[in-house]
Formats: sequence, structure tokens, C-alpha cells
Amino acid sequence: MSSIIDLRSDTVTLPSPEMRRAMYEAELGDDVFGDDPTVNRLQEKVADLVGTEAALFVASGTMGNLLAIMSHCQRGDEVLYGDQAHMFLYEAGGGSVLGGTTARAVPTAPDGTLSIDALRAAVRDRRDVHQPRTALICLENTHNRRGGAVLALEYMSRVRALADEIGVPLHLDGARVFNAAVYLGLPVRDVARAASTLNFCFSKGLGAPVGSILCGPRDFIERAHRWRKMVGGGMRQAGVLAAAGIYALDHMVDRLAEDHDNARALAEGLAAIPGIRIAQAEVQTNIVYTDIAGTGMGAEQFSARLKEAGVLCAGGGTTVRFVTHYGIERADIDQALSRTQQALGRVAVTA
Ligand code: TLP
Repeated sequence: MSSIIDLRSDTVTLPSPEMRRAMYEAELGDDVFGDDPTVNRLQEKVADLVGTEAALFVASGTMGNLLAIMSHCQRGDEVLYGDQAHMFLYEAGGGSVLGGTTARAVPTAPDGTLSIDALRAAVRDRRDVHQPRTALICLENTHNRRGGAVLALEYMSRVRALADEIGVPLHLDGARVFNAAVYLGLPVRDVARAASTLNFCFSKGLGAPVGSILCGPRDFIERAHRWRKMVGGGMRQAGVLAAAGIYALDHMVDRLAEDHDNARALAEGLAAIPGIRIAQAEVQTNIVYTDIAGTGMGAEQFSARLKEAGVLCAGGGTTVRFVTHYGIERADIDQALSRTQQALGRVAVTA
């Protein structure tokens, strides 16, 4: 059998030889002294690209989002999330543990949006000393648990208008914001325009091994810089990683369209396999959620069965996620589909 086809996440990408060369050749210094020219170049390049005053290179998406909470909020403040947001579900409660904030979640629609009315209703009464103060609204674009759904710019502007009205910032977890930009056919600065601050990842579809970046006004980034040091994110010759980020921005953005095409082809093929249902209305970017209840298996058994056949996927309950990325070609999609079909051929389909 040919090699494993790993569709667990776009975080599994390996740097290309050219990206590795850029890392090898990067000019380095001590970034805690502000002396790493490659980190500085990346931060300036990103601020320019996104249209913010400043940007700060961080270790991970989780760190960037945490620093955003800590830099926007005071102890005892409350953050509004969607109930399916990565920040709410999968960042180990860092906003509470380290940021001293409480979390309030509103329902997430299938398209990744949060109803403006629900958000408005969740805002606390500032005059009431019994209540925490609502201090931040967070959105996610593309939306991971909503199958890579892209938020419409008009929707984001409406959330920003609400945030402005209540006097709080809007933070965008844009781990995959370039997938949104490519889907919309717009420069990333347009996608980010409605947000007060943005965090995005180099280590997902953009194919870099490590790194994310937090973007926003200069005073916000200055606060985040201090918090980054405190949580142990002051990295020294980090230019070796920043070089991968610069390479990714220059060479890995346009190709995301291929991942989106591959995800659509994968979804079509999976939908044709008895027992598998696509659990999202549309495949807009690189994530496909399936409901595999019809196979009579749970996600664990299903993914173990596929693993034996050389396809890796991830899930829980009866939901299984497949993600396309750099390193996965159309031939791998075809191969993954035929392996899946074969692996399930031995299963009694119940629906
Ligand atoms: N997502 C990972 C897992 O944690 C689930 C993945 O495989 O999709 N925001 C969003 C929307 C994310 O999807 C992720 C990672 C993060 C933030 C956190 O990024 P890292 O892993 O760099 O801390």
C-alpha cells in the first residue's frame, strides 16, 4: 500500500524544501532584544498586509488568542464567544485561567454566524455591580467546527457595529483567514477590516511548521508583547520560524484554492459512500464534516478502520472531520475515497 493519507488536520503539513531553505538562510538575532531582523520583517509585512498598526509573532494560535483576551480585558471581565468557537471549546480555558475572564457563549448557526440579537441579549448591564462586564466579542473565520464556513463581510460589519455600540472590541480568530480570503477572492485586509484585532496561523494551510501572528493597534500589541513574555512566549532566534511565515505569505496563499477544490471533490466522493452523510450545507474551504452514523460505527471505530486502510481522519460521536492541505493532491483524494470505500465494504450499512 502507498503511504498514509493524513486528513486529520491542515496542521500536519510539512515545510516544502524551498520553505526549509528560507528557514536555513534566515538572518537571525535575539528577538527578546527586538534584534531578530527576520521576525521584525515578518511583523512589518503582516501589519502592512492586514492593515493594522502592528503585529506580534507568537508560538501558536492558542497563544495569540490568549494574548488578545489578556490585552483587551481586565480580571472579572466577560468574553462573548460562539458556543462552537475554538477559543471557547479548545483553548484549555486560558482566558479564564490566565486572563481572569469569564466566558459566555451564544449559539452558533450552521454557517458559523452568531445571531446579533443573541449577542445583544448576552451583553451585561454595566451599571449592575453584580455582573461581570462584557469586554470583548470573538468571531472565527473560517469556522472550524462549522466545516470551514466563511463569514460574509457584511455580517462581520454588523457584529462590529454592535461591538462599537456597546463599546467593546471585536477579536477575530482568523486561524484560517487566508482560506476565507481565497474563497471570497479578496485581499486579507478586506476580510479582517471589521475586526479590531486578528490572529492568524502560519502552521495550518499555509504550511509553516510553527507560528501565528496577532495583529492590531500599536498600544494593544505593546500590551500583548508584555503578556507574551509573561506566558513564556519570548523566543530568541525566532527568525528561523518567521522565515517560514514570510515564505508562506509569498508562496502558499494562492494554492489554498486547490485545497478547497480537493475538499469539494472529497465531500462529493464521501457522500456517495453508503452510510456517510456530509454534515454541512456547503464545502466552502478545506474542511469536511461527515456524519457516519449510517455505518453503524462511532467515530473512533470508523477512524480506526480507515487508519488500517491508510487514511487518517479525526472525530467524536458520529462526526468525523477530514481536512485537505498542502501535500494532498487530487490523486490522494481519489485514493482516500477508494480506500474508504474498501474499508467500509466490510461494514453493514444501517442507513
Ligand atoms: N485547530 C486544530 C485543533 O486544535 C482542533 C485543528 O486541527 O483544527 N483557532 C482555530 C479556528 C483553530 O482551528 C485552531 C487549531 C486554533 C485556533 C489554535 O491553533 P494552535 O493549534 O496553533 O494553537
